[in-house]
Amino acid sequence: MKWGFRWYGAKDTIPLHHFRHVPGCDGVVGTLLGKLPGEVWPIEEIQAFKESIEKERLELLAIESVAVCDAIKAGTEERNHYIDNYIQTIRNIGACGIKLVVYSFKPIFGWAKTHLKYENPDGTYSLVFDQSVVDNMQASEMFQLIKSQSGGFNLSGWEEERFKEFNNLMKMYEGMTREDLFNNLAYFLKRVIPVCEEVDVKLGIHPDDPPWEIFGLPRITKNLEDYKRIMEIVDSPYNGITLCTGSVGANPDCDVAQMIRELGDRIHFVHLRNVEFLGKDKFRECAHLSLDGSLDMYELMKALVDIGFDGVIRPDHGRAIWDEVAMPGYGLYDRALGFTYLQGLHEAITKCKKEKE
Ligand SMILES: [Mn+2]
Repeated sequence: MKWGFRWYGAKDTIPLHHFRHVPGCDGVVGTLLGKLPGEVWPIEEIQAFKESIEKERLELLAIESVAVCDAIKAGTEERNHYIDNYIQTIRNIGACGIKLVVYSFKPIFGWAKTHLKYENPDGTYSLVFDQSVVDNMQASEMFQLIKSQSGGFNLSGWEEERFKEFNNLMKMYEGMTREDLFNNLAYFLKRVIPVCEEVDVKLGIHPDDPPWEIFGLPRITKNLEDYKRIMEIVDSPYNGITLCTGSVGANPDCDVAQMIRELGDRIHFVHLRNVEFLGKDKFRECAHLSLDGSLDMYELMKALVDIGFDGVIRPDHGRAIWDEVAMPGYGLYDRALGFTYLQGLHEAITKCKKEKE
């Protein structure tokens, strides 16, 4: 198992060596910033990115993410051209010795929250999603809402260029059903996975956040049932999963530990995040500890140990604490607290299991 953090590249407020100072940290996951979905990533740029991390005595544990462009997700006539580009990017990533790529297959809204700086009773700040806010606005207003709370940071998936294209994007997905979207994912995977097998790069699809449909757009990575179906499209270990506990776990009906046990070795990457249910379709991203939220993090870690999870693992979003100025969800302080807590759980569970054997 490799432990790391998400890092937003040279523009991140957190210098790489700060991650190295966290005990047990093997490396970071990151992406080439500024690449538009659909572009081919040149080998030299991937290699330079990797070396910039290795120079700081850390590993590049995965590419999170290579975005899938809308032509592929919407299944337009140009999709073959863009799938060819995606395949070339996978080949180039493989040529640099990187073994894991995260992607998602969500129309327009990769992730959505309604509050990026929700004040908790203890004076810390969290990200919150409240469906009742979304129900009272237009999809196009989401960009302004996110931008107004972003603290001046450019948030991935909420780029200005995408906002300008918003009406065209909505048109692209007009009338699209869940089944249409699933078929477009199947078309994509059937072409890409054989290449992943050839160059030894595993894919891990990230779930929907929140794990239900908003603004009438279809979603197909919400729960165990969805994931089982996706795994069957191409029955290969290279067609894998990024299990994000705070995404799927925001649905109180989702048994995340059970999901881990059933999906087993198809999980290549785990984002550990806790959420607190605040009411119907409303949740807060809390501290990682079980006592702060609704998920039992001990049970989740136990499930991971039981399946012999051997992929990449990282703490997910943290709260904003100690007056840290950082991208919403991606400050170092609370993520480092979470990292250390999760490592403690892992050590205790692993040793306990050995003693029993
Ligand atoms: Mn995640």
